[in-house]
Amino acid sequence: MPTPGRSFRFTHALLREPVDSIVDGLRAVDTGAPDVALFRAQHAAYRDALEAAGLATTVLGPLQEFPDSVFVEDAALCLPEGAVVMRPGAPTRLGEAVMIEPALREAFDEVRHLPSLGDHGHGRIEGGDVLVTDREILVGRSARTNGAGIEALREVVRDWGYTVRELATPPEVLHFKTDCGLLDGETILTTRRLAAGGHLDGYRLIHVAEGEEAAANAVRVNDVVLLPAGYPRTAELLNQAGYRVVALPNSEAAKVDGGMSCLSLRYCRAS
Ligand code: CIR
Repeated sequence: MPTPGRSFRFTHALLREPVDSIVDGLRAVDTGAPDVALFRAQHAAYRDALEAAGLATTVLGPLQEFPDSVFVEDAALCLPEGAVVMRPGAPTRLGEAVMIEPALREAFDEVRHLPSLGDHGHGRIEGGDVLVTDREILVGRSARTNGAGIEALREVVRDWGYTVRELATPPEVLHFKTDCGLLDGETILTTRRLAAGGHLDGYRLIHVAEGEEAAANAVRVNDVVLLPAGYPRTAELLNQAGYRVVALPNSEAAKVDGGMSCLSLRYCRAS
């Protein structure tokens, strides 16, 4: 099993350059197309924040044919033992998993695929539904991730010593992690609607401030918590709880349902 604290200690991150076609990115509600120049500027600031947190970053080349490809987190799961190529549930994003594999092979000694045998053939799973804590891997069923995908992940990480626990994502929420983020190995920032089922009981929970649900997709990176800017009450709650918050402008990714975690794949490597 991973040693305590490994779930938020990272040395490296993979990102992908945003593309002009991001204006065609998937979104639940149309609040207008992202401004591509501003998206690029916010993406650069996000990368700078990862580097300031001590990570070496690699920005992969643009994939114009995949509007959502900047959201690399959905295409793979990075664990200390190796990487797992995901199988996105959004048909337009399936190819992103194929395209990220070469970069995973550069970064990891071992890259695994989800098994496609038997009942798992139709498994679908996106990284945005996967939260790795110090004690287990939580996966939320969602419109993008089904039970067969979760079962396939369970099989593929079993011999690495992980327990995979299947939870539900509220139907109005895109990904499980849209509504939560790991603050440390034992503490989860969450919305009330996600925690309502009691599935996160046993963890220390910090609830985002009312009306600031979009702040829940925070990401702990070494000594800081990256939080979307514009949620001052949640930032204050985290400060009071002893976390060092870095607030980052995220208006353009938010227009296509992107938050803090989905813009990178963070991982730990010795060299
Ligand atoms: C999508 O709907 O797939 C993208 N527009 C946003 C993906 C965000 N991913 C994430 O939060 N893990």
